Amino acid sequence: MTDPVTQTSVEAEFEGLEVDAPRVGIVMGSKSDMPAMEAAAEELSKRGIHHEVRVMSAHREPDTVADYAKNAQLRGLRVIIAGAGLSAALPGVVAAHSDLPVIGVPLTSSTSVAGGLDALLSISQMPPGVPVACVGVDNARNAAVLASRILSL
Ligand code: RP5
Repeated sequence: MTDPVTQTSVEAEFEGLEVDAPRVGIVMGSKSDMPAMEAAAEELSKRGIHHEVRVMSAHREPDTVADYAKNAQLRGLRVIIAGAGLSAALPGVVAAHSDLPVIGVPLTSSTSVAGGLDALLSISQMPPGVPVACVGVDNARNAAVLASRILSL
């Protein structure tokens, strides 16, 4: 027998969600990150996973990032892939405002230190209790593969 309370909450969760609503959000700190991050979108497309792509900087547009992360789950997103270079705060800030799994992609940029080590450490060295999964430098494709595996759990 269906529990009326549970049934109601499930219906409420999906009410208004389109069937083809994006399940993965791909965000990045700058338009200059797009060439590297396109690999994630391509991999998700190949796998038939609906996704959306947004550019928003944790440092330059902090309110936009906070709003996006806070509303992501309600909008139907299940995983967020966040790519950034330099002092790469974006994945961590998204994880601070959302309980969704966040996969960070450390990126190289024209002024990277040590080939992207700056972004790699910024993304992987999150404080206890606020996890961000971290793929290799410029390896956005792996972030999409991991997102796909998370969605299939
Ligand atoms: C980071 O700074 C971005 O993610 C990008 O990788 C890097 C450089 O940004 P732009 O100066 O190209 O906008 O926040």
